[in-house]
Amino acid sequence: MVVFENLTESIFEGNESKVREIVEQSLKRNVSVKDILNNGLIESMNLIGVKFKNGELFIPEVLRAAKAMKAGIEVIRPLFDKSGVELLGRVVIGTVKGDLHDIGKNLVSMMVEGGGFEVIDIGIDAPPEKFVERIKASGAKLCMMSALLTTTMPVMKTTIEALQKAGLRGMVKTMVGGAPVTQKFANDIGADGYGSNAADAVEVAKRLIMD
Ligand code: B1M
Repeated sequence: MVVFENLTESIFEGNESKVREIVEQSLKRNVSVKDILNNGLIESMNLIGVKFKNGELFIPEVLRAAKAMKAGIEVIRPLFDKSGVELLGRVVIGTVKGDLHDIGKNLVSMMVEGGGFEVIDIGIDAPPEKFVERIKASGAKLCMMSALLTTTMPVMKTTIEALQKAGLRGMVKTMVGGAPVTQKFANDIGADGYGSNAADAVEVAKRLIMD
């Protein structure tokens, strides 16, 4: 569909106002919200993810594109309920307590949203209790933790233990990532998944939610 080609192009360019305009025009032309979301916005972000993984796009470009995609989502978000749009699931994401790095976390957050999830971003320096509280309140199915410091990595384990203590461990999967985090570390602390980068995080999140 031509309209989605334009949308994809504008997302790649990071042109937020153009994305907003195309989404608004599509709605006026009675293109369904589901179509705009799945075949327009999410499909474009899938393409971005592939290019990022292949080294054809770099972090600043992906961040710009993700922000543009988000601008499009904001236009249709109020229509989700009425249009029967079902997102893949709700996730809570945050950078763990003691850690103020959020560039990677924000990128993952936006890519995961672009992948079709509802994302509750609890920001930086998030203590285990905050993860527990927001997961309990929202019924999120995935807890996504980011850490950039070797000194804050252990908080990921503490957070998993806090989820266990709160009786949520059977209901929520856990996923970790960040520059110093490895698959081995994820296994050692009992996390269900590990994402090495933002594109990978989307794939792992989908796998975990569908398990
Ligand atoms: Co900081 N810092 N920093 N820093 N900083 C590092 C991490 C460091 C490696 C630099 C260094 O010494 N070479 C080092 C850590 C050393 C260590 O722990 N062994 C370090 C340090 C020491 C510090 C301070 C202690 C410095 C000081 O004050 N003395 C301090 C700590 C503050 C705190 O957090 N309490 C500090 C502060 C800062 C700034 C505030 C200045 C700034 C952060 C700004 C911000 O985030 N808003 C900053 C920055 C920018 C960096 C570096 C240079 C870049 C980090 C970054 O944004 N990368 C970093 C060096 C480096 O990593 N090369 C460094 C880009 C980002 C897109 O990548 O976050 O890895 P990343 O995310 C990737 C993947 O990891 C993955 O996907 C992303 C996209 O592909 N990913 C996930 C991330 N989270 C994921 C979650 C997932 C899945 C994938 O699932 C849940």
